[in-house]
Amino acid sequence: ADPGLSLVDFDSDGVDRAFRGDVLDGLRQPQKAIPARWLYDDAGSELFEDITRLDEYYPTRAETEILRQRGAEFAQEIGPGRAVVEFGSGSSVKTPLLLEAIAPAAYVPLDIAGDFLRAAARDLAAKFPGLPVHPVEADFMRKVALPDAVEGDPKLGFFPGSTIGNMVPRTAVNLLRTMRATLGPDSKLLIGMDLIKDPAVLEAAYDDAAGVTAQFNLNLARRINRELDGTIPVDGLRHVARWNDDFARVEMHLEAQRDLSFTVAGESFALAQGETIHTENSHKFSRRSANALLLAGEWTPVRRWKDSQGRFSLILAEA
Ligand code: AVI
Repeated sequence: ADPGLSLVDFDSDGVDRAFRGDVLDGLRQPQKAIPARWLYDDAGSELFEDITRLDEYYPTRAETEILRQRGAEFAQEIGPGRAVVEFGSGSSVKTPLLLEAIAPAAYVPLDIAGDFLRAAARDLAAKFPGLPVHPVEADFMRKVALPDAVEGDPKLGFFPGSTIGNMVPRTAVNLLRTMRATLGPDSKLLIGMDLIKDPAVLEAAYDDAAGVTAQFNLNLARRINRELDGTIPVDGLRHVARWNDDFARVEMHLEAQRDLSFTVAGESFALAQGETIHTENSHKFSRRSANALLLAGEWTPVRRWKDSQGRFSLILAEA
């Protein structure tokens, strides 16, 4: 067992404490900021599912197109007999496309949210009757001890969605190194990375006309009010998505439309009109910046696929 893999953080008390700590720390900063992972409570996770079906939000469709069309090339590059270790619970669309393409030895989804994990594992096992499925409830930001049953198999890490882009480079590099430690020598990694493009297209993807992404962002303020006894006037906040060219990322903020004051867990805060709470980064990559990030994370990129419109990339890398 790995000493870093403590279950203490996963109990609901631990999660509540961590949420409270992150929110209070974040609101005390000159540029208020709350880590994006707190966007995903049950309501936020459902809103994110809705986002993936929006016209403006191209990444899910673009990545799925690659997985659908390039199966034969994945099979050739990756080869059969690998245990596929997915970082996150897996999507009902993308994961089966990969598994159909490459004839894996086993499937090991890793996720901190046990309920989602078990549901996804059950669905998958039903679709692939002969495939051993071993869900592991764990925080993949730390090294995970994989099940004994896959010890002898070479591994393929799968990290789709450009979720790596939600981390600042320092965190992303740490995660890539941790993945390498989790997967072991001889492993490969198939990772989705969204590409830099026209800022108008990027901003629309994060500020859709139907306002679903706005609700996804505002839900964080509602969650704070609900879970941390907050009094944030949600109607005084506006969703903003803006391209930050220096850091090649779309940023989501909640902007005060008037001077606001409120309390969270008994502590007082104020936002002047126009001031924001920074709630998410979604980094976009060039071929070179993607390769540089992977190399810094101790992975060697060996092959890259893009969708037909050149919007999104899936990169295969070797340990
Ligand atoms: C999960 N992640 C890759 C999404 C993204 O595109 O950065 C989260 C998201 N935020 C707003 N829309 C989608």
